[in-house]
Amino acid sequence: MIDSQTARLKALAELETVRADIREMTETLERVDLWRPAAGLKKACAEALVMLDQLAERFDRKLVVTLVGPCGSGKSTLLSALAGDDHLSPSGHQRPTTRQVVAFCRQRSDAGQLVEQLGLENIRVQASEAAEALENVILIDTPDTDSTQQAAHIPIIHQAITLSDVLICVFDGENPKRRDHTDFMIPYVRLFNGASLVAVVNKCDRLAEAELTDSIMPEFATYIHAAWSVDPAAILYISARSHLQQPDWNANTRPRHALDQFDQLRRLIVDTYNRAGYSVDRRMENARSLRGYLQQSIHREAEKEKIALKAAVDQMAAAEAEAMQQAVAAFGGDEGRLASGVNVRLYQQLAQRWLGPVGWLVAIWARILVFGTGVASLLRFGNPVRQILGAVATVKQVGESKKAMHAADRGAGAGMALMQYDAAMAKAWPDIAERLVTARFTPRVRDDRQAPGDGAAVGERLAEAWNAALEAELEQAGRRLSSVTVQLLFNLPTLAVLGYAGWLTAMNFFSNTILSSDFFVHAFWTIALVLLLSFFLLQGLIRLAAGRERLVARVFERLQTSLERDVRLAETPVWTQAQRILGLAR
Ligand SMILES: Nc1nc2c(ncn2[C@@H]2O[C@H](COP(=O)(O)OP(=O)(O)OP(=O)(O)O)[C@@H](O)[C@H]2O)c(=O)[nH]1
Ligand SMILES: [Mg+2]
Repeated sequence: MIDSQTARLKALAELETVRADIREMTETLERVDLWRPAAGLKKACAEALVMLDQLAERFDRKLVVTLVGPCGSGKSTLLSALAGDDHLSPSGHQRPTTRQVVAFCRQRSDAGQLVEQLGLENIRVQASEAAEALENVILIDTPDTDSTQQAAHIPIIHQAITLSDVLICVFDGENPKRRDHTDFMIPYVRLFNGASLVAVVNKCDRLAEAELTDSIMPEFATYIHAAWSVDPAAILYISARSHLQQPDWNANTRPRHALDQFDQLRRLIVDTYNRAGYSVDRRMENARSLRGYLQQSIHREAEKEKIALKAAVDQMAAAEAEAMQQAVAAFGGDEGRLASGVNVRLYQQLAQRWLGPVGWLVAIWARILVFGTGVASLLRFGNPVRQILGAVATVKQVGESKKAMHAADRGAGAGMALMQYDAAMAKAWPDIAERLVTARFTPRVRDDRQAPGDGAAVGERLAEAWNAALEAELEQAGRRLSSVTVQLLFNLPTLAVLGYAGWLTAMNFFSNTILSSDFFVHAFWTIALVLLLSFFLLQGLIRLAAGRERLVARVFERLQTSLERDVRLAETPVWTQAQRILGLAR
């Protein structure tokens, strides 16, 4: 008792995990909504969840064993034979005979969930003490899947199947390999674990004995395996009618032989399915199979697109890189003006780092440069974003691109770069979009607003990256050109002359010799000349180590590498969804 209770609780916990897993799949599918197969897969997940909800609801209830099959295959006869009551589910000559679900159980209440879900008008409950052998099972007969009433029947059958734990698929022995029935069953058998499926070939009494065992059954088994791709719990041949209380054979319908596996089927139901506690195992197996099936479907669908998607993603990345290149090139604009700006910034860096007489000259020179080029242009040179604003204004006058105007209106700057980027991307997009559509993305992706990196964001990003690269490059050059050794080396001549003149002045002063003013004038010029000479040499060194063009080139290089590492594509839905689908295919 305790054991069965623990097993039950454990199973309930696992069932909860399975449901959570399926909910997670649904969420994943919601996040790839541009991919058309996602909708169908999501629907399958939703249906599975409904099934599992119902399963959880009847967890402590009896196992539901359902007979399904085409018109006249003998479902009702089989139910009556199994129930031991010939009139339980009427069978007859007028097709279809069964128009509603018939549930055979011990107590009416056993079929509570079925009545509730199917509606009173669609089910007839046959509660009978004759069902004593079926203490833990409800047997269900369903209408056919293929008569003229099919349209009305299918929703009922669908409902009944989703409320079932075991399916017994009844085939007509005289034509067991009917494609329409097998095909009809395919989506349903996938919802069940193989051990919850039984395939039955009925009316075997109409077939020649040798043919039945030697060719029909082996062929049927192969056929079922291929069509359903599962291993059913059993594949049996029976003669349901022979097991009615009164088969009422007439002269021309008499059985051709007495061979059948009805008892085996009966034992499967009465001994195995009817076993106390069996329903928990069966239901858990079904739940796991359902989850496995969904996982597999998602994986399979994603796998189909792997090659096309991979190509689209690669093409997107390449187009993006190309577009970025062009944007950066446009960003660079007038490199000459840019170079002088960068030069001023470099001297400012050095001015902050240098000490000593040469340091003073560096500071003065930095100032002179600022005034020489003008403060306003300094700001402009330092930051190409502003420089580009001018270009945007021109574009605005031409008014040929709405986008550029938009960017200009927003004052985000970098409009030229942005335009280049967008133009390059728009050119590459139709190709990429076609690939995506081949990979079953919605045709909406053809709209080039779906292309990655749209909007002023690219321009802003570029400006930010540019500033960071410039700062880093200036800092590096500044530090290299301001090392203690360099500072000492260039300051030393001036300091030496200064020291010597100072020493002479002091020595003479203390020995009461007053030096002539000519001496000081001479000393001053010597110091000034040495200082200037040192500074010129330093400038030569600066030019050599960090010439303006070279520096600008290095900043661009750094900008490129920083942009390469930067995955801007990550922000666009098409890109992220394509990546997610590739993830699902793994
Ligand atoms: N020879 C033979 N006839 C059978 C057997 N089982 C059923 N029949 C006959 O096949 C006919 C159809 O049987 P039903 O049980 O009504 O078939 P069904 O699948 O319930 O049909 P619908 O309810 O219309 O879908 C009846 O005339 C039965 O007597 C069998 O094992 N052997
Ligand atoms: Mg029937």
